[in-house]
Amino acid sequence: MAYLRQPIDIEMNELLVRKWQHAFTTFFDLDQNGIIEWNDFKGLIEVIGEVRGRKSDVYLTARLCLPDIWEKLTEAVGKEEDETISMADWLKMCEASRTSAKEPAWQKAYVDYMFKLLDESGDKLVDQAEYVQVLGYFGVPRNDSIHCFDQFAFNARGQLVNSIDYKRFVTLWKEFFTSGDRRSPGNFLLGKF
Ligand SMILES: [Ca+2]
Repeated sequence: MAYLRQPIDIEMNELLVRKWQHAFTTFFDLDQNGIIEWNDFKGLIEVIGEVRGRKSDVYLTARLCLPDIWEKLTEAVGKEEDETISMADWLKMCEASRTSAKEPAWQKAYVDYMFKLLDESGDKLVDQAEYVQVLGYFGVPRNDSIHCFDQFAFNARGQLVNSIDYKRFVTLWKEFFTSGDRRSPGNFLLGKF
């Protein structure tokens, strides 16, 4: 199978699929009707408006950025903006993104937005309290978030740190979506799965 650029074994595949399914159900299909559609993003904008205030920078950014992210996401799946994304579409796209040399446009935009959303205080760092609070918007239980934060919040020397910066966040995000290694700290970035 020479055309498979990065062949992975069955066990790795299973881990990746579980992570991708978790991202789909927890972070994208917010109304849990089994498909991702614009309505889910609309719901997220509403939640951000309620919890952070309709005059907050992060809410205004959500209104500006999320329609663009939705456009890029549907494009990556090969759909129109008024169509829906099924779990099968999503898994296929995640696998295609993993083996593609170029980072998908929607991922870059989404990860930038997520970091902004997480960094409530605006100091360009995400601490545990901010992480726990924002994952709570997506229904991740507090204890799970506290546990997960300690699994990835450490520095290059392996020492636990109080907060992570954008660069670390991006590395962890990439690990979440592309690593088949059970020991990757990024596996914990989006809560327990
Ligand atoms: Ca949905």
